[in-house]
Amino acid sequence: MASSFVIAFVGKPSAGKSSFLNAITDASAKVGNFPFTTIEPNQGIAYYPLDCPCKRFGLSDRCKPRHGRCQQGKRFVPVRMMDVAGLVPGASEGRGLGNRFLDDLRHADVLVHVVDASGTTDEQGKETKGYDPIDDVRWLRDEIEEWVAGNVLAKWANSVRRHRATKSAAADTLHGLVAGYGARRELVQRALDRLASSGSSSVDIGEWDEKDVRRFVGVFLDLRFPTVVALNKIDMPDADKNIAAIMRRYKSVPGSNSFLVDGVSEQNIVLSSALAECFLRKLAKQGYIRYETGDDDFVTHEEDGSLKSIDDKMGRRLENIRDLVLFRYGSTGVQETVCRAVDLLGFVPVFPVKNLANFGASSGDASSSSGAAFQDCVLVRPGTTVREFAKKLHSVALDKGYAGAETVGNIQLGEDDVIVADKNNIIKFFVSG
Ligand SMILES: Nc1nc2c(ncn2[C@@H]2O[C@H](COP(=O)(O)OP(=O)(O)OP(=O)(O)O)[C@@H](O)[C@H]2O)c(=O)[nH]1
Ligand SMILES: [Mg+2]
Repeated sequence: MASSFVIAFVGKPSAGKSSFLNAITDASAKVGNFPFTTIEPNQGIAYYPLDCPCKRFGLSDRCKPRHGRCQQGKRFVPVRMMDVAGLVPGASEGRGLGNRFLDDLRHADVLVHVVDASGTTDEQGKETKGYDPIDDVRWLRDEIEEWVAGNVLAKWANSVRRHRATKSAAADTLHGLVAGYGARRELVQRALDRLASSGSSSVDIGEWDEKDVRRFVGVFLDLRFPTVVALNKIDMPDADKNIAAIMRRYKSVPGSNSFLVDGVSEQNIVLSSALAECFLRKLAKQGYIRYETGDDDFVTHEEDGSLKSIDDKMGRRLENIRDLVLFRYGSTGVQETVCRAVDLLGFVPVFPVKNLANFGASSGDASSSSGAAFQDCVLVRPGTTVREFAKKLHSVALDKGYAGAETVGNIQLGEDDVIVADKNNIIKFFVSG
């Protein structure tokens, strides 16, 4: 089973969203230094590294993932990436490719906002010099907020009337209004709890005015679309000073509450150069350098004679990347961006097996020590129960025949047990009928 959740790249035109997708997946999305190069969303698969249980059980030589790969106990789990059309100020009112872009977002579980930190493109994505990107994080968030708030407010009066008449729970009424954004009721309840704890809005939604609705939408978005900000184009001359200014704005104040500013916190900002990563990957593929995504340096033929020799021009470009990106920031930042995005959701890796003696995918001879182990790994949301996972894995039909589950040591699992990493996340299901 491939990953079922989606990381979406958002940002103004020419920020580098498609370059990012190309840098971390095998996609070949069109890249161009003019706005709206992308119209239809591009998709690709990136890999999230985690510790594979094959290492703990001494089975690394038999670990054969069906999707992704495993290298000496480091498992690379596939994650879906989507790159959508650029967003410009006024998009929520239909400017640019506005609403179409926003609709694509409904499928995303987490957002990576790619910001052009170099100051060489204005807010429309057009080439310029000395543009200050300090407000880019804010206006993009405002557009998304405006889009959702506009839709919710349009239905508000009717919903509140029905809410009063039926005496429904506040979470049910609000869920009805935001379910279209792929939100579960539980998430709406959490948003309400957060609002209540801040004491800024009445607990009776029948009393809410437009300001309260907007406040709710803000908290809802923080929960529904956790966001990593990638300050991109760090290889460019002005990036440094722009990055420093943006970091200052989002610096957490010690002792303050945990509410986000513009949907962002300092911990979720990553520095990146999608272009450097694309270039390094290309040269590694062609045999000029040895380099793996996430590395802090590369190897050339000078250190390893088996690599192809490079010409002066390529050499200069590589030296530039080494000086401006790798030495200065420790990596190109693209792998780190994927990791931060997945970590934001707190996903739990689950390894479904048919056989708890050899961790194989077939229920045959339990004592067999041959064949592949830990073939499947699925990332699930925190709080997922054993039964919910069974349903996700085997479709509803099998869910009816659910007859229990066990983990390592043949320990029985309850249907409502929450799956936790390194505790009960290697699971064998029993099916009746
Ligand atoms: N210097 C530098 N240029 C970059 C980087 N990432 C992207 N670019 C350049 O920025 C331009 C726009 O890149 P795209 O990836 O097409 O941008 P996009 O955000 O997908 O743009 P739209 O599809 O128009 O919304 C291209 O010329 C890229 O080569 C980077 O890290 N550094
Ligand atoms: Mg694009």
